[in-house]
Amino acid sequence: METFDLLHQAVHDGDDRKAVEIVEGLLKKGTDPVHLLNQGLIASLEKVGKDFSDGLLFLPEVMLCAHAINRGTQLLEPLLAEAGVQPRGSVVIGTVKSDQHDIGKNIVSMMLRGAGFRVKDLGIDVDPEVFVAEAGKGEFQVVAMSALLTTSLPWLEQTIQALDKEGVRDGVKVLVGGAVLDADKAQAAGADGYAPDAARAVDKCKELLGLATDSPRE
Ligand code: B12
Repeated sequence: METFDLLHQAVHDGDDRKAVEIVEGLLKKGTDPVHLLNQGLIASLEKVGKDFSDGLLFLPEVMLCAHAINRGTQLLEPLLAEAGVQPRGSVVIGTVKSDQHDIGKNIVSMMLRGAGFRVKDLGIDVDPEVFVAEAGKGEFQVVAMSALLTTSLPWLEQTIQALDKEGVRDGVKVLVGGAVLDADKAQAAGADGYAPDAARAVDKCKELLGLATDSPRE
């Protein structure tokens, strides 16, 4: 097997130790960190994302895959920063006010990081004012929100309205997701994009930022 095949397999198996070992070995051998990020770690996300969407991998497995990608990416981060490589884009994410569900948000964050985005995670039960303050910093291209409860949906709407009202919506795209949403509800709430799962959240984020997406997922 080619070395990247072994890395892809380790990530797919959710074997973070093995993934780290392979990444460390490749770096020692002098593999270019950018090549390793794109062809090694990010490429491994394609099969994981597809298998998740197709129901061949399940949530606990995907969490392990995402963790393995994250640990590998963490090793590359300082080297990429040194090489002056810009992240694909910056995303600020949080679960909206009144809502404490964070498993889905965490997976989306990990997948985004694995796909080369810089992600600031605000946690759970995030006030609209906090989203507004973060969006106003001009550091982020995407504000991402998660909502799982019928009762937290109005907070998602209020947060988007607050972004509009406070004039910080220009220059940022709003991406939303979570079990209580669908594309129609997301549009009605005023979001720029919606994704039903973490794999498609990465695709949608790229689409919103005008970056090339991998093969579309149905
Ligand atoms: C685990 C869980 C909890 C845990 C949460 C632990 C945690 N750390 O997250 C605990 C026990 C705390 C909890 C509490 C409650 N829960 Co609860 N919970 C669940 C449960 C079983 C699983 C949710 C989950 O994590 N799913 C797995 C993740 C991976 O899926 P996901 O969140 O949908 O995320 C995916 C996508 O939606 C998407 N996504 C998610 N976020 C984002 C964000 C963006 C930007 C994008 C693009 C995509 C995206 O990508 C993710 C990955 O693929 C669901 C039932 C269910 N089967 O969904 C109920 C459920 C969500 N809970 C429910 C309820 C009612 C509650 C409580 C009110 C119960 C109570 N009476 O106290 C409280 C509310 C607490 C609060 N204030 O938030 C209801 C909500 C019903 C509704 N429509 O309002 C559900 C549906 C159960 C039910 N059938 O009644 N809960």
